[in-house]
Amino acid sequence: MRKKRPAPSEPEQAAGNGLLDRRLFLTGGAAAIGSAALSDTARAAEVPPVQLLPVEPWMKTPGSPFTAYGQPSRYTSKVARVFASAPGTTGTGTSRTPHHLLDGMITPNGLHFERHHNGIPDINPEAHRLLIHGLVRRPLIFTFDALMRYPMESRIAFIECAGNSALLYQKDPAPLGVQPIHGLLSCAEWTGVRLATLLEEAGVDPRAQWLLAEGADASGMSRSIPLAKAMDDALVAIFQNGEPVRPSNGYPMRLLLPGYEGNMNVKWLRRIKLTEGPTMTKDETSKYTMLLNDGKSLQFCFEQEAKSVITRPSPGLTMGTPGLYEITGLAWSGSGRIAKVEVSADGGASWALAALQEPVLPKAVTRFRSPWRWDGGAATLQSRATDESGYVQPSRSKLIADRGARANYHFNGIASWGVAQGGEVKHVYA
Ligand SMILES: Nc1nc2c(c(=O)[nH]1)N[C@H]1C(S)=C(S)[C@@H](COP(=O)(O)O)O[C@H]1N2
Ligand SMILES: [Mo]
Repeated sequence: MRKKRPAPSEPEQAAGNGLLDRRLFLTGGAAAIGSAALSDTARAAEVPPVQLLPVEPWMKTPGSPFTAYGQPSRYTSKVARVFASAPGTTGTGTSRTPHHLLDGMITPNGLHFERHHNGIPDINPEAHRLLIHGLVRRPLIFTFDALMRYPMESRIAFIECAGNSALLYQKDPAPLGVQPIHGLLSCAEWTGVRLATLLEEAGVDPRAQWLLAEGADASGMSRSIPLAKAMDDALVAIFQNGEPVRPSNGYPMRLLLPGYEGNMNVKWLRRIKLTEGPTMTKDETSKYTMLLNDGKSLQFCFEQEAKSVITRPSPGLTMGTPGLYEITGLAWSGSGRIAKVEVSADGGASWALAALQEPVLPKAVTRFRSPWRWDGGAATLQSRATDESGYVQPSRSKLIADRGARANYHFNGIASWGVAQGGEVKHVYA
């Protein structure tokens, strides 16, 4: 029998079932315990003398020429959105971001989730106008070129559909993964003109407390927004991750209301009307209200509350050999910065602090990471976010006990991934 190498000093356990101290990856200890985690059979593969790498075919001929707009590698064709349209329509529905195949905090434009209530309009920016009227001193109409001359600002912000993760209201866990369950969330750098700048130019009548925002698509989608939000951090966004906003995300301009439910971020923005009270549009009466247990409905639930989800490991990705893994995921809060994320490998019996990757920005997603030594056995992985207001992401059972299971929107309870003996990962309720 071969003699075992002396084990490198064992990293600090941070919680049950193999969760290790979050500083492990910073101290370089991961390399040591990573190789220690390999089995003896795997180590035997190290024995042959080092060979030179073969010269591959792509090293023997010149590469392909330039293209005007870059595309991803053809080997990454699975890194794609999944989508579904309502019966009888082609463009009414959602497409979802493949967070299990992405990393970092920015969602590439081609993978930003989409939610359209009646397809994507083909808007000629030269014909597009933005009207500001209602309770203002002088109504204004902006052309696209006029808007481009205003000072701009950038904000890295998430947009999350209020219906994201709604499947977790169901009695039984949907046999699905991160993308179909939690994929109505994306995060981008949005650049544009502060709405406050435009409103100040129009001159807000002191009676105005709300505004109506309307899109130029065929859905008649419009929402009422408190004036205070408009004057705070609202943006008329013209650029998305540095390039013009994509048609699917609101070209030539969209409203960005950082932290507010996706629906209020009106795309293809064409009209803002200042009003004394909310307009009570169909999208804030028949929809986007939360039906509670007592039969009453909550209306105007603007902020997306703190939430997190583990993106890897997650269903659809199978574990390899037992050993060291990184648990990673996203955390976000509509009311500010993420203060901490805790990770559990034993269904919430014990929790370890995850490392938060910089930058940690308000109303943007934060990437978290936690080292985990998987022993090959069963585990239930969970993450729990706390934001800077002190709000803690609730367990699924607490959320449903407080709110009921018919609310449909704003599900932000803790999600669980069950790892079975052998490594299959499934959506479970813990
Ligand atoms: N004009 C208009 N704005 C809209 C919508 C729409 O259908 N029409 N969908 C809303 C919904 S429900 C969401 S969740 C977000 C989605 O933004 P995205 O498609 O850029 O991800 O846009 C909102 N703005
Ligand atoms: Mo939405």
